[in-house]
Amino acid sequence: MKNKNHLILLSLIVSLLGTACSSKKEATKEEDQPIMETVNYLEESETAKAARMEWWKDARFGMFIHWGLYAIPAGEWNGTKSDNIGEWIMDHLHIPIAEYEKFAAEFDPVKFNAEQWVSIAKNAGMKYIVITSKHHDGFALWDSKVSEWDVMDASPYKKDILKALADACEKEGIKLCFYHSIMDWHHPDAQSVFEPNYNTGREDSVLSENFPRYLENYMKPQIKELLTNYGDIGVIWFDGEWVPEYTTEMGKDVYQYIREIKPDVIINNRVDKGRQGMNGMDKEGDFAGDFGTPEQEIPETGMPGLDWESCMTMNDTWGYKSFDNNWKSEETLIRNLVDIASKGGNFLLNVGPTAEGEIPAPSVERLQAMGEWMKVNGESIYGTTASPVEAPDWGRITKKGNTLYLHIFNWPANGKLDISNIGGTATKATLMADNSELSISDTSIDLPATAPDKVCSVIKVEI
Ligand code: JFZ
Repeated sequence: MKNKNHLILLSLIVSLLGTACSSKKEATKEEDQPIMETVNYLEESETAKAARMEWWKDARFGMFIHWGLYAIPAGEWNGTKSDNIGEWIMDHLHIPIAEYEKFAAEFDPVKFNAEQWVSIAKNAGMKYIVITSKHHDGFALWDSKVSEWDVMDASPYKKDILKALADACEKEGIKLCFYHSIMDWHHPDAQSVFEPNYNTGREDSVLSENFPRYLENYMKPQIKELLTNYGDIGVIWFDGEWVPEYTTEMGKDVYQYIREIKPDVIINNRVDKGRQGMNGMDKEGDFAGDFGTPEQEIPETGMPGLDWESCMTMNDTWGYKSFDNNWKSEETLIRNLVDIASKGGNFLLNVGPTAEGEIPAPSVERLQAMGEWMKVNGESIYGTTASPVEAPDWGRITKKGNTLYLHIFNWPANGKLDISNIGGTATKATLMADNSELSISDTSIDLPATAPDKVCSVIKVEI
């Protein structure tokens, strides 16, 4: 077995180095660029990793979908309303497993329409979808052969939700990705002391000794199902890695296992224990996973030198809660997207569909507004890199080669946009809203009296 693994790893390294070698040939052609340091313990070169990450970095904007049995209680159980995130209701309201399992018999999302969900994401300007294949409650939204705790066996719906989504994504050219929780509150071998420890009946200090068996005989086979039966999966987005039973070594084994199944798949930093500050560096400083995952926040200075994605809710919960109506405004959502892109990150914006299978109307409305803005200004987000300078008072800057995109939040009252510190000398300025050329003086651009977009108007500047 060990030799087999070495062979597989060797073949993986050869294939990765093959990429590096081909780029080495290119490098030789284009002058002798040094082959960069390897970026992970699979000896992947920086060039090979950059090629693997390219679609994801260009995409910049994705839809997060938190959907599962927790949408049935929708934040309330036994007359008690949870004041926490909806998908944690089993833990926060201490619902025993046997009680929680009853939700499965009620799960019949007759209004679920995968094509509709994918077109909502596509029309918003989103390029990828990350859906909870299995959240902490362990319930699988696909027809898993290693479990009866799934939509096919345990619910009256009996359709493979992830297959429907995979087909719709394939048809619309949207990359399908899977969130997958390492922590599992349902599988007997995975019961962690961390939570919901009221389910285990064990003393807090007693770790689940069968956790390795859960990992080998259940979690990894389920991951393999997801990677081999649902098309060209872009990302495995792990979570729940904080349980004490899960170790860095397990994380590195899972990362290697996945890359051997699908070498081009991208894996987030939560595959390992190492997300101090969500930045992905593990304790030994050996970066596990491919990108950092700041949650409900936008790092002040981004994460220089790292690929990263900020994930956020539109209200205050990931999983649907019937009484959470604290929706962020369209202005906040659009400016968050711009702010994140100006710092070199991706924006993964969440929707929490109802038990019937509908994305809540307030989410749809906000996504439509974001789509309208992206139709006019998407070029200033897709495929851009971080601003070369600190954010100006009037807004944010993104960059693409010799082009800067000036995102104006605060339209100058004097009609002159200060460009004295934008990271280059402007030779041409175009207002993206109507493609009109604007006149440039040495340190400013003359603006029309009113902003074409009160949330964020964009000027394309050649430098
Ligand atoms: C995790 C999940 O628990 C949550 O339900 C949701 O899926 C989110 C995207 O990811 O949320 C966490 C997990 C751990 C911490 C914070 C949020 N933490 O350790 O601070």
